[in-house]
Amino acid sequence: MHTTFADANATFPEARYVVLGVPFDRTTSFRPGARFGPDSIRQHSWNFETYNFETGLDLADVPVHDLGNLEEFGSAADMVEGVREAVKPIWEEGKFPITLGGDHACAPPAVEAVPRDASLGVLYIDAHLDFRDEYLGDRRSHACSSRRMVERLGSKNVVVLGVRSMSRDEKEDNDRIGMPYFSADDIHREGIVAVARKALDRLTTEKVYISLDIDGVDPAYAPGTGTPEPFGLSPLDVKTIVDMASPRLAGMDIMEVSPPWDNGNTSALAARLAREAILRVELYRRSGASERR
Ligand SMILES: [Mn+2]
Repeated sequence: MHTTFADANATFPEARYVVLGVPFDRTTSFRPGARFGPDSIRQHSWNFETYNFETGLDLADVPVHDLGNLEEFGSAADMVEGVREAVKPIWEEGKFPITLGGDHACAPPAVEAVPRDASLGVLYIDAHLDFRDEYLGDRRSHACSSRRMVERLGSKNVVVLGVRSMSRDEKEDNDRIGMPYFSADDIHREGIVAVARKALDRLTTEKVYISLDIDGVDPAYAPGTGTPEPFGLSPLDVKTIVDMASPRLAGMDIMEVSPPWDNGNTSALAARLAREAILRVELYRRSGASERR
């Protein structure tokens, strides 16, 4: 049993990329299990070659640190405090946080921990709009996560990709508040490159953060999740978003991987996408950041 993400050989001070796990799924509304996501993603991360032929980089040469899992929290409010405290020093030291959930409630505090003067926008990949003001009496439910990010960053600085489900109230609230979104159908019809380009252009911030709810991917590819929703993105769609965002990418989370419902493919995909973000950002950094895609 591996207890760290693959090839995370660096100490915290040395690292440019910092992985942490949040084994929390108490706001899950349908089928639980995402608390086991971080360890399963870590386990599957060891299945891949350290060398990546597309970037020419070897992950063993990239300074990655794994902080391990945060403690178990009794309430969403406690979890929010814990994640903020854990991620804050990662942002403050200019490192790249990679937070592994846990349900999607674990993502907003990672974003909220960014310094106030940071120019950060979010690509929010999800089957669901997650734009409820509260759900089952909890404003920190995973059904409210894009809304909490909008409250922190502004409605124009969160763009949702791959959505195919929202309540009438969420639709009407967002018609008023104006968070941009591109549906899974938009991506199917227009192509991922065109839509990802539009989404990145909508974000006028210097830096971009990706919040990936694995249920944004079609359940045929990613069955191990709490709230599966048909008509989803392909794994390569998400890889393309990561690759295209990489010149501005400053952090990422991967949420809602639920091993009890998985055949292994969902954890493998999550691990591969975390690696993709690290390698693409590192490639851009090493290339001298001379040209923007
Ligand atoms: Mn979500």
